[in-house]
Amino acid sequence: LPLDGLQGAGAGPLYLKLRQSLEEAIQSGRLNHGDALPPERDLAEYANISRVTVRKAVDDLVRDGLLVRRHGSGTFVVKPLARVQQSLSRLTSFTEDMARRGLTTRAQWIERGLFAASPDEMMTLGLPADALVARLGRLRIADDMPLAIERASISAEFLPDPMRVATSLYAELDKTRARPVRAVQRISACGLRDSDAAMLGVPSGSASLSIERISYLASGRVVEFTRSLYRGDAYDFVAELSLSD
Ligand code: 16G
Repeated sequence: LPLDGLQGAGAGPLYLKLRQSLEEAIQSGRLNHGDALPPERDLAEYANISRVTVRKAVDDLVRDGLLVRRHGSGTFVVKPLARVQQSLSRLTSFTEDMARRGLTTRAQWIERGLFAASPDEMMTLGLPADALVARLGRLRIADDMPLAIERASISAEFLPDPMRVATSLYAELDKTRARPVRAVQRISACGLRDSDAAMLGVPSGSASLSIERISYLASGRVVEFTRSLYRGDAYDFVAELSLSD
């Protein structure tokens, strides 16, 4: 790392200069993705600056997502994500979307079972007060990369045994001919709160896309009400537009 001479190089705070040389080292490939950063103590000694200054520069790069601290093992250069380009015109499932890209889907379950419908669920799914709903809360992971947190509510009528959903909800609904054929989706921006950010492996407050999907059977019955948080640094939603006549 070209850290000697930081003291002399131009004006401005030292930690900014260090941050810049680390950033350049990452961008030029001198520090490769997955590489461990030398210990802060060594960096400080080598560049002849204080550990506080090193810490400040590293903190900045961790906050910006270029470096990640792994407890007990050090600080590493983050592998940049190829962003997922997700079409907004087809009603596909997460599992299908990832399979098309050659990625394997895995879930970390947050919640899976039958529950008494909440007022929100009764209204969205059009259910009576004593109805049951299947709830599937999942951290959705593709090739070991956490991409989204999804919380789906499905009327128990369409999914009486939620434990049967191993990977794909839509594949399970397909078996009972309850796979939705139409959906309405709303996307808005939000910052991730601490617990969600931790699950997605991004810094607290990171940008995310909050998505609500209500999907329907051909008969017009609502099948699914899903609220999701998609990583803002990993997803582009793409829609095709045409001139209406
Ligand atoms: C997508 C849908 C979600 C649906 C899931 C089914 C969005 C924002 N969400 O992730 O509503 O429940 O697919 O996926 O597109 P699965 O069949 O793999 O469980």
